[in-house]
Amino acid sequence: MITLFTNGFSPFARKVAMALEYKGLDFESIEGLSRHNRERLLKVNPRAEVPALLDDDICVVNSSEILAFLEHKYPARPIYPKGLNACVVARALERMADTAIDAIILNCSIWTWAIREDKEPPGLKECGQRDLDAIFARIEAMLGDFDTPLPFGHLTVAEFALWPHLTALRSMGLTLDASKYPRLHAWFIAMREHKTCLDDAQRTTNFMKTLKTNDEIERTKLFWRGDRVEWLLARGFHDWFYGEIKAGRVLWPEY
Ligand SMILES: N[C@@H](CCC(=O)N[C@@H](CS)C(=O)NCC(=O)O)C(=O)O
Repeated sequence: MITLFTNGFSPFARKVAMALEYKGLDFESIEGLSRHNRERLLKVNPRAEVPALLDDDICVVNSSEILAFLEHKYPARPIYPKGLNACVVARALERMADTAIDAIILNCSIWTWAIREDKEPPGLKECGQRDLDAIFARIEAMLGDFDTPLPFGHLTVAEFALWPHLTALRSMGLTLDASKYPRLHAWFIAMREHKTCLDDAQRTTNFMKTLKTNDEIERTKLFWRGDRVEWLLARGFHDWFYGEIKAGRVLWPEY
């Protein structure tokens, strides 16, 4: 029996749900960021983060480790490319999505879903777009070694990690410019042909429709961890962040 502590908005939880579905594995979903499920989540992940996965008596946390676990235990429909070089590239893309891209998009998204009275700090979005463009250019170069729009021939950890972020761009006023990054754009279009991706998009749309009336999910205090704080500080938004800490609007991971 597989149980996933998930959240309809978390790119990391969505990544794991997509991998489970792609592999055709049945699982039970628990909304891990609901207030009434917090104690249950803490029992499986002391950091109080989703995703966390229970497979009978095995507990795995952290999305990339969960995907690696799933591949070991359920190898039938692979989510890593076959060749060693391709596998290294797919893991690197997964890491880029999980660290830098997630940090930029989360920071630029806050004013679209959180309960806020302020406006986003001046220059935040421009800075986010500039850094995303630099990352997209690196991905574009990496894709030059592959000759199909879906570089590894099937969905992999790279797609599961990137898809939630690429689908979020437009609603945040950010762009993936097809004329500058044609291979990355073609890859995104190719992802859209897969049921696993489309089902994820539909679930997320449904979740977002109910978010503003869902008191179970915290939207006033924001959860902060390493990569997301790093990007803010590295890009000079420390005064805004310090204001958040002083105003008591910050939640940290548990230890
Ligand atoms: N490195 C972790 C990151 C997980 C993470 O950041 N989860 C966020 C949601 S996107 C979370 O659970 N935050 C707790 C909260 O919002 O209370 C992974 O890859 O699974």
